[in-house]
Amino acid sequence: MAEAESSEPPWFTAFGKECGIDFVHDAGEVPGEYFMPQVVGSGVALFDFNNDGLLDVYLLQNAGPKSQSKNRLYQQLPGGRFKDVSAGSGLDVAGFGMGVAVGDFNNDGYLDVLVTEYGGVRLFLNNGNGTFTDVTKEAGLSEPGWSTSACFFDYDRDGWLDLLIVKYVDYDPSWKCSTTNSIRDYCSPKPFQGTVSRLYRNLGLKDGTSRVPKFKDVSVESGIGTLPGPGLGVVCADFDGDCWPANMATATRCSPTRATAGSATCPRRTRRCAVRPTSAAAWPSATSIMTAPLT
Ligand SMILES: [Ca+2]
Ligand SMILES: [Ca+2]
Ligand SMILES: [Ca+2]
Repeated sequence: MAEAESSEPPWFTAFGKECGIDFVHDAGEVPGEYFMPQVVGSGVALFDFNNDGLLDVYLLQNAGPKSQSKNRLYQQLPGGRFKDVSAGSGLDVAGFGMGVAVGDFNNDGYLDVLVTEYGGVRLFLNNGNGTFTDVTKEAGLSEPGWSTSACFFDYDRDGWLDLLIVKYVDYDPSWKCSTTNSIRDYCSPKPFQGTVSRLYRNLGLKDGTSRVPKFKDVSVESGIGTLPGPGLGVVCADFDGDCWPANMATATRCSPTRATAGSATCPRRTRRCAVRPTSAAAWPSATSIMTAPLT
């Protein structure tokens, strides 16, 4: 029986450089000053940025904003090869990259990109011509601290994708950590206070004079901002099948929080971590999938 199983072809085949993806992740000088974000990032997004029906790849770097290692965008070509189209795309930025969320937040038919970083977030508008524009300030987003994951989803079903940003801990780089043998080491999250996730409502485009909707911080009134904790990942989906897409679970210490968008409040409920959707359709669409940092 074991022999028969071993003769089967593998389900997956590793490929990278041969298809044109030559990305090498850079976490900066390691261990250096044992800077904790170095051991947390970075994420990746698979999305079709140019609407040709082929999934493209966006990979994050984690060596800091002063690094020469910049995030890379690879366009998939017919035949399964990829072309590095980073230069001039606007997505070729450097930072302590953590995660990526993808969604068409301005409803123009092109997928836009949100990058979470240690030190902030960046919202990139897809111009539809292979370039992206950083519209973080224009959209009203200001998110200092350590943002890890995010997802776009329409929690109030008004037709405009809203935004949930998960935060990690209130990290102090001057804090020195050691192993039990007094050997210098990277800190765990335990010495630091957890921070609250942030929910932003997309106010939409009302007058047609702008192509960038503004986001309003509704973290407190929604209840999202009442539950601090070291968040690393998030999934947005209609887990209970009531047609409200905002029943969400944030992966913080194995105690997901549940938000009910219909009432725009977040009851303090917890579920076991093994949350399963009621059907395949309950999973988020390709335009709202987030990516957690690879740890
Ligand atoms: Ca594509
Ligand atoms: Ca768009
Ligand atoms: Ca909305």
